[in-house]
Amino acid sequence: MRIDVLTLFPDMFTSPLNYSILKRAQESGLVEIVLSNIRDFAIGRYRQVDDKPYGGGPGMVMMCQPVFECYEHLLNESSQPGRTILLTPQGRPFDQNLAMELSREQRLILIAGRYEGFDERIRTGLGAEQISIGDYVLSGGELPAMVMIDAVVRLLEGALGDEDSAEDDSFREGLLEYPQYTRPEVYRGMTVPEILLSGDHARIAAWRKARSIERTKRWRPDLME
Ligand code: 9D3
Repeated sequence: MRIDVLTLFPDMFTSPLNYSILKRAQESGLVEIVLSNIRDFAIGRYRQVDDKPYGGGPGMVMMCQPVFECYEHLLNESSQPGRTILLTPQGRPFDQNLAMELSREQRLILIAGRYEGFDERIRTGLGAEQISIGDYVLSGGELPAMVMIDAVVRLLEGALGDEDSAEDDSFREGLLEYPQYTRPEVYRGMTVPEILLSGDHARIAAWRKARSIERTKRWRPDLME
């Protein structure tokens, strides 16, 4: 998979992309993440990327020209088909199903915005979908792009090492995690449930399932059908 990111702040991405699963997935060639600075395509003395909204109103709007030219440059680099996604607060809510859907693409082109939003012709002219990561206000689309990349890349075949168990994820589909414990058996007087020390795998599995259901009902009733 190739993931292109168009942003005014490419440096924001370097640290999060260079740890653990994301780092290994890039090193092994599972994913190529290409960061492009929209400002590199801006023109004129001030390399302007934003301007005042027609009709008035607060804030600034991302201009068409630098985004279109950055996008076209990337299409010339690789004509691999894929999906073009604008990160915007009014987009389709991102969730695990959407992450799974996107992980089946050959290429994703993510456009992260700043300011009050994009000139509408960026969405219509590039045929872009819009995605939001949730109903809270952030300062731009960069963190949402990183969240999406993390969720999508770890789903790519071969991205998870042995220690990161992928099978468990689908097995407990839709339920919260059961409580987990590791050594020591007693810490500051707090004990580990007896059953987990019993070695009885069938009873342990049943106990975990029951705890998962119990917690989902209590903490995330919205997830229970
Ligand atoms: C004044 C109206 N605001 C919309 C709620 C303007 C506005 C606020 C914040 C416009 C852009 C932003 C920056 N946020 C994003 O670019 C963004 C975002 C988010 O804020 N929350 C959740 N998902 C996303 S995806 C991109």
